[in-house]
Amino acid sequence: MTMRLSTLSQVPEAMRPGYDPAAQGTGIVHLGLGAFHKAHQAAMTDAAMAAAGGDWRIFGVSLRSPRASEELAPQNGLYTLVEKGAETRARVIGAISGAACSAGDPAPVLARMADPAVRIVSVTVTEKAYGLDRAAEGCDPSHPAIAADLAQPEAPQGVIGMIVRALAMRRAAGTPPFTVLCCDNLPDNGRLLRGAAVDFARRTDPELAAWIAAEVAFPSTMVDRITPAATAETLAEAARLTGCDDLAAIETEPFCQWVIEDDFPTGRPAWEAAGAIFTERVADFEAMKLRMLNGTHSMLAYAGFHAGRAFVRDVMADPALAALVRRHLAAAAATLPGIEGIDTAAYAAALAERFGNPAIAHQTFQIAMDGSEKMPQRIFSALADARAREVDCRAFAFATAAWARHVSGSVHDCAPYELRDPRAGALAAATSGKDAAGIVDALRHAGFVSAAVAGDDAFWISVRNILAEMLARPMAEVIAAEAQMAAG
Ligand code: CS2
Repeated sequence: MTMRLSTLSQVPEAMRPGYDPAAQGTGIVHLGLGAFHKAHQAAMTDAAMAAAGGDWRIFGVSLRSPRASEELAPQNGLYTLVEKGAETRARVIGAISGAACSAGDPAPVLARMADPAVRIVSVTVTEKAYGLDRAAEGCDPSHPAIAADLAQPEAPQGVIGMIVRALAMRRAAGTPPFTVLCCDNLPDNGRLLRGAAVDFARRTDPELAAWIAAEVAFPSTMVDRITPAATAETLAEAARLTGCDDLAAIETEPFCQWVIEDDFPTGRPAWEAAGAIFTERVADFEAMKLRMLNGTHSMLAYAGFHAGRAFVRDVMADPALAALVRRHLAAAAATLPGIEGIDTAAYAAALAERFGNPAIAHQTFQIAMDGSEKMPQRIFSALADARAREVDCRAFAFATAAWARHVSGSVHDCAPYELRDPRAGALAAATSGKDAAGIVDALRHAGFVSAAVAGDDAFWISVRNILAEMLARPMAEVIAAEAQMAAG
């Protein structure tokens, strides 16, 4: 019988962190203790401590479900990271010093966040959890977590409410603020989070709002590592590699990238020692990644899921879909400003290779979730620049039609599914029972796109024509015809 992982002495020496975790203090609280954090920021922080030390262990917090903390607590925060590429490698991460769930009783987590030893609060909660009003660069008071926290700012449940409350506690105690590090796939994510936090505070305590605006750093970041949800096979593989049972194991690809704006007034780990890039041009890297990786991901997820392709690697094994992936990558690249030292053609080729990784089972349905929160920065912002640069917009029209096909809930050539989107109800109401013209008209004016994109008649005619095909014929046929057209 194998033993549950709980101390490093149980695992082979080569898989242990290159430092003694118990000798390092906690300097980071992370909100959103999911697979992505464990594969990305925690792994990079682990490598940074191995290279350069520092009291930078992480206290991990889930805002809703206690599952992640319950898995990690009996393991003293240790978990196995399985990297799967041409070879499979396992290493045990020691960066997480403790974990908790804040739902129900946020006080213990707020006390952690107010601790002067904590100098960074990092966040990965997915796009929809913030309650952002992106157009106004503030918070959205109609978002459930924002509404609840504005009504009860001392007992917050949501991420903005937690951050603002903890900052208020630090200010009252005369403790310098922590740096807030947003690690979600949003454009200019630091600025968006700052705008939401300041706006939230303004509604409850204007002096606090002014202090946050003047004193708190919100560096922007671009994060990248393809990390599927862990499965029973992930846990079995971790046990086989380490010799220990590990309920918190995760798997990921070998590639890992982190581009960060260097604005940490109270210090930071030596993430550069782990390969992070510090630059003032994060927004350019972010646009490249959102439009090329994530935009193509969304397109292939909608088209692939409806063509019966369960995983991204299956999409890449289908020559017609793979051709549309390459077309989308090239179209997205053509919308971008250049970044010194970055060759977008090489980046596109590397992305196609990563998507095709046969060892990674990344579900198209998982990527298809929350499209209303993803499409604006992945597809519609690219479209706006495509027009300005006279780039052919067919790839963006195809991606938009595939999304429309998904939100319309039409299942004529795939198994029934439940639309997973924070605006699922509104999307279903806007699209159900309509033909392609009606669906496109509803989506165009539903507030997902800027006025300029909404007014682009030629684009929406193209979306309508592709969607009409997608509603009339099996998706695989539409994809084959589209790939042939793209080739010709
Ligand atoms: C994906 C991302 O689920 C999604 O929407 O596009 O999670 C993607 O895998 C990561 O951003 C890769 O860094």
